Amino acid sequence: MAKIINKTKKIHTSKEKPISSEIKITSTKFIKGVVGDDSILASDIPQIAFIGRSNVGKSSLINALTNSKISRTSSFPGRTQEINIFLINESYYLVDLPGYGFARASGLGREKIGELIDSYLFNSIYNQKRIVLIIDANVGMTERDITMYQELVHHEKDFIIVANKIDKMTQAEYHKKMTELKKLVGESRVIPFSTKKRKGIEALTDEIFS
Ligand SMILES: Nc1nc2c(ncn2[C@@H]2O[C@H](COP(=O)(O)OP(=O)(O)OP(=O)(O)O)[C@@H](O)[C@H]2O)c(=O)[nH]1
Ligand SMILES: [Mg+2]
Repeated sequence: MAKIINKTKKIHTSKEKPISSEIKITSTKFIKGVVGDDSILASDIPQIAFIGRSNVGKSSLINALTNSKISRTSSFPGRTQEINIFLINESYYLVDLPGYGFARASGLGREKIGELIDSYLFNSIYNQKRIVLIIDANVGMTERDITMYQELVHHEKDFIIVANKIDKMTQAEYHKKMTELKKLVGESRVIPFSTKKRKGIEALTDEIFS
């Protein structure tokens, strides 16, 4: 696959980039779950959206960032079926999206979920301040992840990649997988992460609020 450079990546000088997180999340509120268009998505409050394969840990990551249990998680894929919106510090929306790529017998089917995600991210007037594309560090980029990555680049979205579940790997596997990942995503920023071991939280917090 051809290497794609994320042109929207921001370059920070050491002066601009805080060494440690200056933002602390002090309040988190669930606002609502929406399926499709909703005026809340057009509000002026900046949105940070979390996207990735079903079961990759999007909801867990929102809980880790906010140090809460506000977003429902599950060991079964397909838990999140709506676009769930959380207000943090009374000033940002964290947007927890359903996962892509999982065929489920009940609830919204895979196609409908795909349409819901695409219409929010790409076919609407809605604008995200930042998108966090979460992949499973152990599995690497699946075809669906690569398609999503290419769409984000194509639509010139401001995004970063989080490689979650690094706690499940040995050091050797970690280095191998991270090298493979960097080859695929060029200069896009990748943050190694574990919601379980609470690794990468500060780096991600700095990145999404910068
Ligand atoms: N080992 C490990 N497990 C994790 C990590 N993050 C999440 N998980 C587990 O992965 C499973 C799925 O987590 P969720 O946060 O519900 O995943 P999701 O991406 O929101 O899934 P959907 O809502 O179905 O799209 C749960 O069993 C979590 O405990 C991690 O960093 N390490
Ligand atoms: Mg979820």
